[in-house]
Amino acid sequence: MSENNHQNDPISSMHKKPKKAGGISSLTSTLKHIMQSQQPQTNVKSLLKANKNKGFDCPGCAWGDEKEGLLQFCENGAKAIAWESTSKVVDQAFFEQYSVSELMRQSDYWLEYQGRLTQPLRYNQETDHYQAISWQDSFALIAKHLHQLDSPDQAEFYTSGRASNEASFLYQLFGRMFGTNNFPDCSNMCHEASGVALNEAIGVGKGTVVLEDFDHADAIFVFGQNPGTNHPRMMNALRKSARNGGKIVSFNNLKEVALERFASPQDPLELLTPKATTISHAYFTPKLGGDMAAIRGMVKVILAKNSEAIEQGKAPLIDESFIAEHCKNFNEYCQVVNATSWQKIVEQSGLSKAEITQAAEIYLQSTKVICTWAMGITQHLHSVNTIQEIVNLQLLRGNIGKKGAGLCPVRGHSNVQGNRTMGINEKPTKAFIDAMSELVNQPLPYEKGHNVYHAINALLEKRSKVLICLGGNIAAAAPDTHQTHAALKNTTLNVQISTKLNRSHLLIGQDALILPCLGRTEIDMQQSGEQQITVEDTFSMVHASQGNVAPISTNLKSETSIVAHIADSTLNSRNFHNSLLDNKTTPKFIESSKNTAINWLALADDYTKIRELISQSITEFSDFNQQITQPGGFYLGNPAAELTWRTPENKALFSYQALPENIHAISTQQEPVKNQKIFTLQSLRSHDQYNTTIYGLNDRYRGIANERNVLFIHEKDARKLKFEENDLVDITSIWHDDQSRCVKGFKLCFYDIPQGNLAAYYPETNPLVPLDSVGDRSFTPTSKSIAVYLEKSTEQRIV
Ligand SMILES: Nc1nc2c(c(=O)[nH]1)N[C@H]1C(S)=C(S)[C@@H](COP(=O)(O)OP(=O)(O)OC[C@H]3O[C@@H](n4cnc5c(=O)[nH]c(N)nc54)[C@H](O)[C@@H]3O)O[C@H]1N2
Ligand SMILES: Nc1nc2c(c(=O)[nH]1)N[C@H]1C(S)=C(S)[C@@H](COP(=O)(O)OP(=O)(O)OC[C@H]3O[C@@H](n4cnc5c(=O)[nH]c(N)nc54)[C@H](O)[C@@H]3O)O[C@H]1N2
Ligand SMILES: [Mo]
Repeated sequence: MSENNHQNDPISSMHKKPKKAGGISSLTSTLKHIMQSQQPQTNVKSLLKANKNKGFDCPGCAWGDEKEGLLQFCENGAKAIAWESTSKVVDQAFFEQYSVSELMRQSDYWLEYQGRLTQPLRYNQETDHYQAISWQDSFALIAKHLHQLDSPDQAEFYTSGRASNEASFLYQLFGRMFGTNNFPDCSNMCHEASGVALNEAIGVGKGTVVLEDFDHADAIFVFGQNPGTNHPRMMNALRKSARNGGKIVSFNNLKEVALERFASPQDPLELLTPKATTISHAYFTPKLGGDMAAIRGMVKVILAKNSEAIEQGKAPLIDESFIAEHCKNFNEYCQVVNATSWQKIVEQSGLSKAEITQAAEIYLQSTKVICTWAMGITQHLHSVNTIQEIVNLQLLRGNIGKKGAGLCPVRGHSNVQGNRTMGINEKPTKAFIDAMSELVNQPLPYEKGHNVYHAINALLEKRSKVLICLGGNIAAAAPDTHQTHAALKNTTLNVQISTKLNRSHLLIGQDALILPCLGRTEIDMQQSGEQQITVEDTFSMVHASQGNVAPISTNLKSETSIVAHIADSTLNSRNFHNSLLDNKTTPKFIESSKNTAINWLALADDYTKIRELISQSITEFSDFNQQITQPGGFYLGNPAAELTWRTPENKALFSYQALPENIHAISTQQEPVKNQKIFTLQSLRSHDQYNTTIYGLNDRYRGIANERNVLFIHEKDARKLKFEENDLVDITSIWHDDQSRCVKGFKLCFYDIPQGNLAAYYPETNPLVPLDSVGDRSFTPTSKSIAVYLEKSTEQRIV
């Protein structure tokens, strides 16, 4: 194709990107956010405790904790903490003032900015307002709705990855005792492809490295990830490695400044002078979805050079004994690599053969290599195959299971990995269900339940009726906003367990409840005293977390306690005759699951008892209560890191798929848009947001101020369409159905992005992601490869 733009055309943008990331601007921003929270003293106290022993786990991201270092938080962790511990509250008066219809007209930013939720609320259809309800009545109401279902599979139990191990363990146990495996969760939209790919290839769905490995790696390949914004503590590891001679190689669709140059706020020289550390030794900008082709190209170079070496009587460049002892399907893989043409590789990756060769040479010069990746890899149609290509690359030279080398999917939410370990999984293994059934002395269901994709479809078709969300904001996070909203509006009951007001509270079918919970930073006092919760980071380290500030309201409950109360009122027969339950007889599926083995409320009084249940039922957690007393927590271990492959063949598997035909799931011959230029759009995060939570309207590292409806475009692409920078455009996506998916009034910003590709922020662009456009085998919305076309905007902005 003629559009490869690896030649780095100069960009004449009016938006000025900073020359480095981190440094003083990072500290200034941290202070600004702490002051704006209107609780500066409390927040400073909190920050000093973040990620420390006897402190709380930073709700910012899932990166691991360093053993040394004065401060264990980063700019964006500080924002998350300050955002949670604001002094602003949304109280009774607020809900009297605004009807739900009025709130619906406000922006996502405005909704959350109003402050913390402080009391349980129920929607009143007659007045269209939320009004106060007691905790007891809330729990009875949930039980009533659940009992009225024809089948337990009509309920959906969503989780967002911030929930603790204790809360999520109880939640899955409750859902399963109620009778379903419907556990849609945020990771279905996030790292699902990593779990699927790694499970198939190496027999475990988690990364194989620990934080310390970063100190020993010769090279770190960072694929499709923006750590400067989303995992700022990872920048310390990259900076340290770069300063010690490690080679960082970035593959990113955009030039992200933190991956170019980073100044540590903890280094006085870098803090106060223009000095910074060069992070990336080499930086490649593949086309969206082009990474599989790029890696295939690297392997092609490696195999060719290996043959050359052997012909010349030199030592082979691949690790033949590792492949022979540990792997299967190597020959099949070599055949597929040979059959892949350079033409296809260059066309699909958008990188030249010279660039790919350079990357392969760095790989060959390094004995210990870590590959990390995040959403730029996982949110495509062929993400599972791409991740398996990363695995293939690592297997070639035995870069799994040795110090300083391995696979590192960098998780998002701070406990999303722990949620999975605790059983938040719509397709649990038989062994897991057997263990849980034994624990509760009751047979639990084995049948696959719903992920996010299936849940939204089931709600749309009214096959599901009750939606309970343990955190998160499914209305804004899920794709195809209009469809998702319609799905939520079909609920007979929508229950949101949340800290702050968001869009998901406003999409109501018949009945709705908002149940306000404690945040991570707050003291969790139960009958047996102050409680600790536990979380698991991206390196499979499990540790305790304990809040240290007084809760914003005395009428909050912990997530764990809320889940325990819902379970108690739904499953314990002594509650069945509560006044709210009318005269309706208890359905058969509840009768049979009526259970006294679990004393839910006693568990909520003392979380050590929940950890005892976890110890009894999940192998890696024996002596759980004892284990978390160790400073820094304990390591769950990873069989693949020990060269034990839990695949059916007991080997690590080379995967041998051809490159995808198309990057997005549409045919470019599509009728109605034949004459339009089709772009591929990625939706990503700005520096001032946490997923659907918008902290502010700036994106400092990309030079954007006070604007969210921005569309990053290559200058030449814009000129071809006769657009100027700052012009407003409407973006329409292309899909096989007759639905119209369009967002309007996006301001063009010229950027260093491959031609044919576009980037804009999520969640604003979620209306463009077709519900059915999901990754192969992962069902993850393809939020990084949306086929779109552009038109001059019909929307006028008021300036
Ligand atoms: N401050 C902050 N921290 C966060 C979050 C947050 O919103 N704010 N969210 C948390 C969560 S849940 C998650 S999952 C993580 C997300 O962390 P990231 O994965 O870093 O998040 P995104 O902003 O989606 O960035 C995707 C990156 O991949 C690049 N990219 C996109 N498509 C491609 C591609 O096809 N190929 C390549 N090579 N690159 C591509 C983009 O240019 C961008 O740099 O962060 C977590 N941490
Ligand atoms: N287009 C597009 N869509 C995407 C993505 C993308 O890159 N592009 N990324 C996807 C990814 S990676 C993810 S993980 C999902 C995120 O999906 P979610 O996890 O569902 O969304 P969040 O925005 O993280 O949830 C924010 C809400 O969580 C609640 N909350 C905050 N703290 C707490 C707490 O401690 N307890 C409880 N109970 N509630 C709390 C607040 O009410 C807040 O409004 O979005 C996905 N959607
Ligand atoms: Mo995520």
